[in-house]
Amino acid sequence: LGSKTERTLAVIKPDAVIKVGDIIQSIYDANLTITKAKMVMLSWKQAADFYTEHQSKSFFNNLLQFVTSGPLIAMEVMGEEAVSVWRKLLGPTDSETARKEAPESLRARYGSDGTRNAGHGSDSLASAARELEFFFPSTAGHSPPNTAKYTDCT
Ligand code: DGI
Repeated sequence: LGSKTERTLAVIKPDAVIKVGDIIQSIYDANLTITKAKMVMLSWKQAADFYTEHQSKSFFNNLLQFVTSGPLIAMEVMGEEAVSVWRKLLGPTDSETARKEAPESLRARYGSDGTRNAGHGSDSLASAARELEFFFPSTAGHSPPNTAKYTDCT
């Protein structure tokens, strides 16, 4: 593995969960790998904590309404420049913009508008560390059996 190997948080939002197969294929086609994954429902409070940096924005309530409307699929995605590669796969934040500027992107293909936009990706290594800890908290001491390590599947 090269020196720019990174981990990022990739989330499939409720509107695109039905497209999970295509999205996973896109991740592997981009030479990234999935090292953790789970389907979760967020409470309103959990969503507000996750998106705390946006709490004063006009779209905050719509954003929380959307991301708590159904299950999400959260993944730890690893690979060369994973943070930027996954965000490039997603495309522009607004799916309508994505359809004009990046028609092959996941948001262009599977999202609807500025709120319902198919996915989330951490925007930096620091965000990735915080957001991965949010969805995949490290447990002190004990780790359960059957938790595959990345090195087990190379
Ligand atoms: O990192 P991104 O998800 O691309 O964008 P972000 O971190 O600026 O915003 C987080 C989410 O908040 C984004 O995926 C959708 C929503 N959002 C951001 N800007 C707008 C917005 N929703 C609406 N309706 N309008 C916006 O301008």
